[in-house]
Amino acid sequence: MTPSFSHAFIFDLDGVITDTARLHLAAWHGLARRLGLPFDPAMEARLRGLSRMDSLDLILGDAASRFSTERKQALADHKNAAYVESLGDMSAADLLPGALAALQAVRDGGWGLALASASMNAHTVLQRLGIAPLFHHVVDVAAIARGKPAPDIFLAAAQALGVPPAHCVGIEDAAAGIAAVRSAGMFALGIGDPLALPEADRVLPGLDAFRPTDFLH
Ligand code: B16
Ligand code: MG
Repeated sequence: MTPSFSHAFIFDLDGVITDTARLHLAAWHGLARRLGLPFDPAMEARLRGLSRMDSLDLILGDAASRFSTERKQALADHKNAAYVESLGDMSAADLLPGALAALQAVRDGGWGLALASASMNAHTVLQRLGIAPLFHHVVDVAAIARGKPAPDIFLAAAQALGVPPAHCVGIEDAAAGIAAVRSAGMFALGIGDPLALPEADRVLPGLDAFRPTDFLH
């Protein structure tokens, strides 16, 4: 049976709950260096939230057509191996400030709680952080046709929770993620720098300032 809640909070993972965004960027930076491709600071903001293959295409840029599908897959696998290794001995100590309290407050309030991460490694990261049991639903990104900024992953979360998008809040650190939340018809709560997330309905510096009741509408 589809569970049903009056409202739902749908969280991104990397960059919102834990700082793995930094590790993804470091792994991509390493790959770009190895390929002799430029990697300017502006690239970092554009990469956030994109799927693995969309990220690779962005890094390869005009050179993308010179790489076969097999070679691109090998490069993506190489980046992923470096990323997974960098997770090291990740634990609950790697939760960002306020993250656990924010998730717990949503559960305690009786609202739906879902994860909408573009990462194929999301289950591993949730387990390591010790927060997997808190979520009513974790979207299986492998079953999602279009990555962020398409709304698909957020719409899948809302549907699984049985909550109309207009009663959902999507919480994201990336411009691509905020675009996905907005096009899903949800309230877009940005985490980070307001200048980097101009499309968000509201931006908080971190989850330590998050109170679910501020966003019920
Ligand atoms: P993987 P999120 C995203 O996670 C990351 O922000 C992005 O940098 C990464 O490329 C993407 O997941 C795919 O991750 O290579 O592990 O499948 O922010 O949507 O939680
Ligand atoms: Mg993110």
